[in-house]
Order: sequence, then structure tokens, then C-alpha cells
Amino acid sequence: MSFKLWGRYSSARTLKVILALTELGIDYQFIQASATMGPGGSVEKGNQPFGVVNTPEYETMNPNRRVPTIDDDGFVLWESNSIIRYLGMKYDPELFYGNDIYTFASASRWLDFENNNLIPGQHEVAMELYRLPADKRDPENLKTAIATLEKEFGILESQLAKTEYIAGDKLSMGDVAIGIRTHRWHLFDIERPEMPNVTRYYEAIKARPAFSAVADPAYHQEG
Ligand SMILES: N[C@@H](CCC(=O)N[C@@H](CS)C(=O)NCC(=O)O)C(=O)O
Repeated sequence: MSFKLWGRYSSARTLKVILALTELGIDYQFIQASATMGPGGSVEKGNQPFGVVNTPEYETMNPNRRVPTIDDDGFVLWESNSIIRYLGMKYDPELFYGNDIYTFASASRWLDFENNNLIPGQHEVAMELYRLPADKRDPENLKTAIATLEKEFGILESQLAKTEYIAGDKLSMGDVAIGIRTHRWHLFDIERPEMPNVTRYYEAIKARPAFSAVADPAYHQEG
């Protein structure tokens, strides 16, 4: 089997794919790629990017020139949450959605929630805390993003009062995305309201052996 993943460790979208691959026990070759981050950190601070995404070969695979992208034995796919769904369906439907269409739909909905409701706030906080040079930071923007995240994590808190994991009482592919966002939120140096169910969930997610592949705080706080 040949499996390739293009991405960067500071990208939570890439980390979702890394976590999915690790949960599934799939070996892969990792190629660092980015237009906005590089070995020294953020391009916003004058660092060189990893590159690769601007080559014609990459554009042929992924016309957005974004990461992550996978090549699974010749099958190319981009869009992180579509990659997670694909990996679950192909390699372990039982682990990723209990091999059940309703669990699939529910978990899939939380993948969309992650993309639509959690990523915008988390992106802004990461930019404001780590990636922008000091003179480009905007405290009002940071405050707004933190407030947005509190509201969205409140929705997770309500769900996790009802179920152990995000789409039921067993782990699903939804937890790949929600777990990483929960980790990143806890690593941000910000105040967070008490959310006992999110805390209980976070401990359960962190205890999974596969989570060590994406846990390194440096991945989440890189500037
Ligand atoms: N909806 C896409 C968005 C991809 C995306 O915006 N990725 C970011 C990294 S998280 C990116 O490529 N940033 C620019 C870069 O690193 O060159 C997905 O989920 O895969």
C-alpha cells in the first residue's frame, strides 16, 4: 500500500487526518506543504513557507492549493472532513460510525459543525495569539473570537451532557475533529468558562493512544 499525506503539523485540519490515520493504523508518508507556514514559523513574521502547494503538480491534485491532501494508492482527495469520512468508510466503518447510517449522519453533522462553527473562531485566536507579528494584532478581534468559541463550546457542553462522545456513547469519526478542537481550545492561553462535560470528554479523548500523534502543544501554538 502507498499512502501519502500533504500538510503541516500546525494545521489542525492536517492533524485531523493524522489522527484518523493513526486510529486506523494506516502507515503514510508525510510531505510538509504550505504557503503560509514554514520551518521557522509564520510567513506573516517573515519566515519562508514549506511551499509545494504552489507547484503545478500540487494544483493538479488540489486546485485550492490548500492542505491537507491525500493520495491513497492513486486515489487523490482533499477537504479534511471528506477525507475522514472516506477513511472511515473504506478502512473501518465499525470504529468510525458503528457501521450504522444514523451514526454516520450524526457524526458527519459534527464534522460539519467543526468546519462551520469552530474553525473560524479558532483560526482567529491562533492568528492573534501566535502567528501575527505584535503590531498586526487586534485585541478586539481576539475578544470577539474568544466569545464566539465560548458560545460554540457551550453547544458541545449541552451535547456531551447527553452522550459520552459527540455522536453517541462510543467514539466516532466526529470525535476526530471535535477532539482536536477541544485540545486546541484548552491549549490557548485564554480564560474558559467551566464546562464539566467538555472536561470529562477531553480527558477521555486525550487518554486514547492514537491521540499522542496530535497532542504536542507545539503543533497548536506555533507562531
Ligand atoms: N476546507 C478545507 C480548508 C483547507 C485549508 O484552508 N487549510 C489551511 C490549513 S488548516 C491551509 O491550507 N492554509 C494555507 C497554507 O497552509 O498554505 C479543508 O478542510 O481541508
